[in-house]
Amino acid sequence: MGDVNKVRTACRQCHGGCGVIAHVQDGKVIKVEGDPESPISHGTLCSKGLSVTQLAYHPDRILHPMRKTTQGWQRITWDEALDTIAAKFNTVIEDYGPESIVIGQGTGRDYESHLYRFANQLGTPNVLTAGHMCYVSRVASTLVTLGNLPICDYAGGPKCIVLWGCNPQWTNPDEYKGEGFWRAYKKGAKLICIDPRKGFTAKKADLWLQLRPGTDAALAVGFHRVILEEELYDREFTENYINGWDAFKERVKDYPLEKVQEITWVDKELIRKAARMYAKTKPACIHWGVPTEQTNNCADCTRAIAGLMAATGNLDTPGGNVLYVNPPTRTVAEFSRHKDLSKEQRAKRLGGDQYKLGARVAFITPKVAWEAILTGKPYPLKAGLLCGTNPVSTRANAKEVYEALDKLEFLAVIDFFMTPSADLADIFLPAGTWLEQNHVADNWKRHGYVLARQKCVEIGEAWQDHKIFQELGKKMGQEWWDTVEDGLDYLLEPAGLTWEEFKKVGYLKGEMVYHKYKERGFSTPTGKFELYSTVLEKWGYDPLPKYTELPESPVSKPELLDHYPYILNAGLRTPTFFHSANRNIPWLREIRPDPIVEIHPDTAEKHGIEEGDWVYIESPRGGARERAKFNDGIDPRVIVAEHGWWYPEIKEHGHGWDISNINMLTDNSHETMDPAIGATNLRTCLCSIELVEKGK
Ligand SMILES: Nc1nc2c(c(=O)[nH]1)N[C@H]1C(S)=C(S)[C@@H](COP(=O)(O)OP(=O)(O)OC[C@H]3O[C@@H](n4cnc5c(=O)[nH]c(N)nc54)[C@H](O)[C@@H]3O)O[C@H]1N2
Ligand SMILES: Nc1nc2c(c(=O)[nH]1)N[C@H]1C(S)=C(S)[C@@H](COP(=O)(O)OP(=O)(O)OC[C@H]3O[C@@H](n4cnc5c(=O)[nH]c(N)nc54)[C@H](O)[C@@H]3O)O[C@H]1N2
Ligand code: SF4
Ligand SMILES: [Mo]
Repeated sequence: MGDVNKVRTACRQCHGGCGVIAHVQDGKVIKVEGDPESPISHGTLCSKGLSVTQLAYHPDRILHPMRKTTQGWQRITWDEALDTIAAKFNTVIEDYGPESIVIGQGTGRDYESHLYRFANQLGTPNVLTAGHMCYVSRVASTLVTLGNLPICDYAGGPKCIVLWGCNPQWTNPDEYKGEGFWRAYKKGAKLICIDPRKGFTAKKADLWLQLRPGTDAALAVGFHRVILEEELYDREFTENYINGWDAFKERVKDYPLEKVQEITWVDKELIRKAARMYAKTKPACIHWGVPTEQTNNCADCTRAIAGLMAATGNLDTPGGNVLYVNPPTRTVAEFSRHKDLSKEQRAKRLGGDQYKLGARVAFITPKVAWEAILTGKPYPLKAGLLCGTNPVSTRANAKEVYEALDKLEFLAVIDFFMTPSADLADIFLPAGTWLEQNHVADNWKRHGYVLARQKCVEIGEAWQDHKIFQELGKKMGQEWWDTVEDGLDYLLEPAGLTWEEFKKVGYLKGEMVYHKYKERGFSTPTGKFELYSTVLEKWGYDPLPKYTELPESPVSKPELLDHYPYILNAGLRTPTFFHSANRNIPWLREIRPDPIVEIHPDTAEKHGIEEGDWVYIESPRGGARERAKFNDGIDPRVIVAEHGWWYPEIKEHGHGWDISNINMLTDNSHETMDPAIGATNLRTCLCSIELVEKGK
């Protein structure tokens, strides 16, 4: 046995960022441990990061490119795989135009720079991501409101923290780790938790607001109502830096607290107390999570919550919500060469005329892709390349997703494993895990850091995603570099470092400056924080935030209540899984062997359901089977279910994609989506439950 070589790198098993020391022996990673010197994670790692060796060396992992034939999957070389994709794409471009190729990814995984660079040079505006309902929708809505995404300044010492639909201890989302929240909380910050479910943080909170799922926009406007009535706003900020303060005050008059209580189910005195606590305890920050976006109120909710940060003077101030300064590296946007996409091609973006805020940040909502495939309208999509996404399990209306991907003439998928979506591909390309990558990591985030993710090993013939886009791009005559590392030198150039030098440094941090708006205003058309959005107004949307009733709720669809009496809150994350991933990782599956649906014990009793029983959950669109767990910390009218389930142990085609897939129930019709960005209601619809099998 050779010596153990310790390589310092950065995890990316979720949105990533934790510092890792990988122990490499004889060309194999034998274990990983937390890096105590990491400025992000200070030596901590979660169960997912710690189990990377079970991911990287998994017996089912596919370690060479493959082609689907009539006899099944067949091993091919990288050259054959890339030539096949390039030839197909070229034919589509000749016959239909580059817009008939869709390029897709899932959640943020540090390769959007390369994916977009490929798509832009290809000439297709049709990039399909999770951004319509996750994170990028917050980025887009804050972009038009104040020019950037405000982040909790945990290191700056907030005295009050609002966890607004966010569960950082389990999810470590986007630029945050639960650890940063926890340090600030332990210093004695007050905690307000806005969550339909009484989880770990709700139990710790000074105030817990158990709202009706999906009604956050109304609650945010309710907070404003209190702040206005009691004159708790920051006069200096509202007078000098907000566009449309008076018009907004008028809008808030439409929301007396009685009405907000009726919409949200939160007692009006509790709303008052919480709004007071937030507005009066300085500095205060709001940590908002993805459920605030996964409704038809997506953009309005973000704008109303950002408005709270502004109105209370908690914006870009130490311990508040701040606009971090990134280190001087090239941005994802610069690397992506968005300017290469001609105006003419941009105008062809599917749904671009309808979802203008989504088009502004260069993505499409999935629905328009499925429609173009299934109906050929407004023009057909003929070929696709999906990287690191399993839409059959993770996008709304799974049945339609499955049909569309099945019908697509040509599909290439980049993943580690066969998944329900990869099953539908013609070509499979094997991706390298984060242990097999060199990258300037975290450069898409807004926390002010970039990190060196260093390659520890090579496994089989897998390539890191960045290399796949680069080599396919070169086959199609695009401008790239000889090696991935040359591209990293380009990213790092403004910082005066090469990749080799950056590896030794480990990370870069931007020099933080607070209150930047005092010098240069906000990066919006009026130079102010646009609570009244001139951009949305120009595009024909309501310039002021408001609450629109959910498309399928006891209020909007009372006629459905006979059959579907409960509100489904779909998408409970667990610490061990990441969406549809990790069901095949032994250490992680052992902790959560089955899909869980949480039911209030009173509700369960009504249906003769006992803990551990298998339950069928159904909506007007379809159903899924999950296992009952009692939780008296949810409202008896609400059912909370996990998403992302499929069964890697079912080896046949499809891997049981429709058995426990909660997205069989969710809707994606146009009339139910956010009108500006195309967000789908992944978190709420109406459902029924019934016992299907006694638990064993
Ligand atoms: N009902 C409901 N649905 C939801 C949600 C919800 O709350 N409720 N949440 C939604 C949200 S917020 C999001 S972001 C989406 C996520 O949607 P997706 O991103 O599509 O979901 P994942 O299951 O994380 O990713 C799919 C695949 O990526 C592969 N993968 C992981 N890392 C890499 C890598 O480095 N390279 C490559 N090439 N492949 C990799 C995994 O093996 C996995 O098969 O799901 C959404 N779906
Ligand atoms: N372990 C693990 N980590 C993950 C993921 C994963 O699948 N597994 N997914 C990653 C991705 S892509 C994302 S976007 C992030 C998301 O991470 P977060 O932003 O933390 O979001 P969630 O965990 O989906 O929900 C946060 C909290 O909101 C509550 N909630 C549910 N519905 C509502 C609602 O309508 N309103 C309010 N106010 N609260 C609600 C939930 O009960 C939960 O406690 O997590 C990332 N990290
Ligand atoms: S929180 Fe994310 S980055 Fe950190 S160890 Fe877990 S999976 Fe890795
Ligand atoms: Mo997400």
